[in-house]
Amino acid sequence: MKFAGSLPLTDSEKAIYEIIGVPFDDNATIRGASKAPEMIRRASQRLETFLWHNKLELSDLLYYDRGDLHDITDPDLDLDFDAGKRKIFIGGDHSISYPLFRYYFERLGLTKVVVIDAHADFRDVYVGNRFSNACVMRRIAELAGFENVIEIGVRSASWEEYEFMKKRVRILDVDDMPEEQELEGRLYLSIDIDVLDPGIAPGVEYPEPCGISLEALIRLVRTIIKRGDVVACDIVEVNPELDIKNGITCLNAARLVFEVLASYWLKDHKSS
Ligand SMILES: [Mn+2]
Repeated sequence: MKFAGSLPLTDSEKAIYEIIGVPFDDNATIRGASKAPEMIRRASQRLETFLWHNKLELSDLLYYDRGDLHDITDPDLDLDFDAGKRKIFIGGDHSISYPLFRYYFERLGLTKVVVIDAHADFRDVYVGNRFSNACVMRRIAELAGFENVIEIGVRSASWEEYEFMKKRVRILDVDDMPEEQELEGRLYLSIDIDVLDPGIAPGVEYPEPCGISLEALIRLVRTIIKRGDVVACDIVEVNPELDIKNGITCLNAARLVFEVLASYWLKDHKSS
């Protein structure tokens, strides 16, 4: 099944944006996020592809769902894609951001990362695993340089994580929209769904109380894409096995994919 509104294979050359699933959860302590790409695609079928508030029909935006990527931990990962087409990767646990960012960093010269997450993910090692989803931003910062990381929406970290990161990386509240000069250059945007309040996104490995609304997250994502040049974005940590029966976490993630597509399109097509 393709994501709702995707071009069919026969028209895939026309796509200006691409969606890629990454069904990987080996670095999570509670498995299940590997089911997210399929379940978010299914949830997308339950939403109208007409975005009412933007008056945009998504199927007019020309995007193609390329299916799933299975060799994410391969050190010689070759994504074999047109880097000029903005991407949305659907995880997977948060650890997928590291090999994806590394690919963009090493092959395409991308240096800056913006992460929206309830957690700092700045541990050096977690349960004996340096590539755990709880260490992902630390690994990315070590690669890209700490000054190239902006963390937004964090509300949970250990004291040690906070002490380590507070003078090294830029930490913003969800209400502090990053300015254009902070977003200079091409960006990788990583969105951990657990930044949302667990009341509206219960299907996550580490739910954290006092989260934000989907509307606030959409506003933030829209602003970042408008002010910066986001060439790739991931949406991670949806765990369908921990979701409630009506699949609200998957549904909200599908809606977020719609909003990223719409934001890409408005950025590329609206005269400023
Ligand atoms: Mn998180």
